[in-house]
Amino acid sequence: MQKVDDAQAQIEFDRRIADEQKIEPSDWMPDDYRKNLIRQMSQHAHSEVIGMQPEGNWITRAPTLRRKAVLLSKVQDEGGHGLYLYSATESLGITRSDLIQALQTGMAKYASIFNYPTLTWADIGAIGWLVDGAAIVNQISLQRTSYGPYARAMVRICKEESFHQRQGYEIMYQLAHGSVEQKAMAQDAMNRNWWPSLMMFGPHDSDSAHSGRSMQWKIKRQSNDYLRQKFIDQTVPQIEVLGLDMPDPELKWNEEKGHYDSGEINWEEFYQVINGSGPCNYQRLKHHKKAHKEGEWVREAVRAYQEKQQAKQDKTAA
Ligand code: FAQ
Repeated sequence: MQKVDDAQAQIEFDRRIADEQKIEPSDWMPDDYRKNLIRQMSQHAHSEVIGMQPEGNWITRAPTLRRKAVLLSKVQDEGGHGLYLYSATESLGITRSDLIQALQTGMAKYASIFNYPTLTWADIGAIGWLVDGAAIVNQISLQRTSYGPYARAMVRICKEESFHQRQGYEIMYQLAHGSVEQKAMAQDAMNRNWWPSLMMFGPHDSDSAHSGRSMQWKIKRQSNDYLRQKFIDQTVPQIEVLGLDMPDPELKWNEEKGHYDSGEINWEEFYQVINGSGPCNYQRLKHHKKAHKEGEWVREAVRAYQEKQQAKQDKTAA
């Protein structure tokens, strides 16, 4: 009987996916769909939270009060994005503490870009412009993902990311039009962040383990290479406006294709970074563990409050 029910539920699920209807937490879904969503969404949440560290590094050293206030609020936004995404992931039947444990034990990944250091103030401009810019290209596509809570989180997150992207570009613009030293700092930060930003879109489609099924289930709507190309095409004209040299000498407009050609990513570096051996992997996880431990008293207080409220309710009901 169970098998018949599941077969019927699978037909209904496939129909809803084909009809562009959202799958909601209480709906039946195949186990592999659920697992794949938990994997991608939790890694997305971890990226937002770990992504607070490289920029947080500059809050105390921002050059003006205005820049400090903007950066502080951006970093808080990223924390908020992590929280929406953890909540959305929990709706798939996994606990927050299991997700955090997977991150801290290295079972779950987070975006490779956050394993690079922020060496100068210009990195804050480059992150806002390039990293948030790449994240937006990916996340606009994910607004149409098939899982309702993920799609809705993306709509809100994209609004905030577009403010982040503009503040990053504004920093870059001012530096690129400032003193010789400032322009050199902007050029250096762009050069260092360019390739890791392209890596954010993941391996080539032909090497992407999850893309086939994720596209079939409409978890992913556009492929890694398609989105990477879109990002390159929209970003090159912005580099021209900044008046900086191209970070890749092979970036050239291809009239026939209607896209920019570009050089090859260093995939060996990419795999090293996603497998734990990037410049800052150790430091990022160490800091996360420390902060998580220091926050234990807050979680304990929340638990105690919830238990007290529950006891009150039980007493009233009795
Ligand atoms: N870094 O088969 P695929 C942000 C892993 S948010 C690390 O192609 P998939 C906001 C992948 O997980 C940035 N790992 O995988 C912000 C898989 O490993 P697994 C985060 C990567 O899932 C801005 C394996 O390689 N955004 O920046 C990376 O189909 C500024 C095979 O790859 C998202 O997470 C990578 N770059 O496609 C915050 C968006 N690429 O799980 C602060 C949602 C691949 O088998 C400051 N995620 N891997 O162990 C996605 O769209 C997808 O998961 C992809 C990868 C496109 C990232």
